[in-house]
Amino acid sequence: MTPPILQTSAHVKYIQTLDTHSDRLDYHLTTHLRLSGVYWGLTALHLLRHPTALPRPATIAFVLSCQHPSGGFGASPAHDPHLLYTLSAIQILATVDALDALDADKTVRYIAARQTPDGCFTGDEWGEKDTRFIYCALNALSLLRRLDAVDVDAAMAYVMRCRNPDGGFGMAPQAESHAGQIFTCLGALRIGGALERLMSQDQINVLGDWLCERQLPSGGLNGRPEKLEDVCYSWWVVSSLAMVGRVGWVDGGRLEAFILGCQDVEGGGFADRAGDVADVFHTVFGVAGLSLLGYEGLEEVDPVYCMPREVTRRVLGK
Ligand code: GRG
Repeated sequence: MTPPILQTSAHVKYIQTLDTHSDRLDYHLTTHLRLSGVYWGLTALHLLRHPTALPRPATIAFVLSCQHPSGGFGASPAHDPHLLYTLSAIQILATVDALDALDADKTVRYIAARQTPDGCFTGDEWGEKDTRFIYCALNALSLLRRLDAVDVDAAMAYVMRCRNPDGGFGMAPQAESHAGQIFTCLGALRIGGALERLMSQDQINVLGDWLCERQLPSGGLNGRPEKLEDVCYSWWVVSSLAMVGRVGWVDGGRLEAFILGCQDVEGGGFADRAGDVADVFHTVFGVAGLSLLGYEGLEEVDPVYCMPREVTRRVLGK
């Protein structure tokens, strides 16, 4: 069967109307994720070449309303600050070219205060430590051009302690390899400018093998052995391969067909697997995965930042 083509207008409408469902329970049950939800929707819209589909002033005002006096951002106004939402806030402002609206010094102080003596970062003041938060901190600080505020070498050394003999990386030293954590570790190494210095070509090849073994007979990818395929791994796995120049190691045609099969062709959006209910998280990673595979008509995505390449070029100057 021929896979469906990308239903761009249905996806744009799906994302545009997400904020009009305040009469629904799921809208309120996702308040604790809202700022990342805006980042996922906005990024998908930019990659779909509809960059002005959300109102810019209201988007900026919402982001700023989520800032806590400490400088960090919560997922919604008056929520506790966390590095996950602080990164989303900065990514949104960078994407809509409004970083000048941010009190950057205060935000940088919040992020830098999360680094622990071993080089890792905690997500918030309560202390959960994970390689995700190293990535969040370095991504955010690099967009603000303030990497100097933290100990990047210590962060790089911590990331390398999370590398496993199977070639992958986990959330902490000795933790199981997982494609999502591999994305964060490679992204951190790339932002820190240390990937080639700290990983040999042999190590990169072993990692590349582990990543392309994630492809299942359906064409979709899982995040670790013996698990189900999920559209979001089209991002975590393929962006990781892209960061080490090995996208061609997966069968792009079969993956593309799998991703397109997970669209809701009428209502818009992508689900984790065909036939499941669409959501904005799987929508951005489905669209971004297609962009990495070179799907026609999409903007190029930056595999390190999960933002339009044109935005990271403007903000980072490279
Ligand atoms: C800017 C793109 C971007 C990310 C910010 C939060 C973060 C940094 C990265 C998250 C990386 C990660 C751990 C992704 C995996 C997410 C996921 C689908 C987890 C599911 O884990 P399980 O154990 O699923 O429920 P599996 O598929 O292993 O059964």
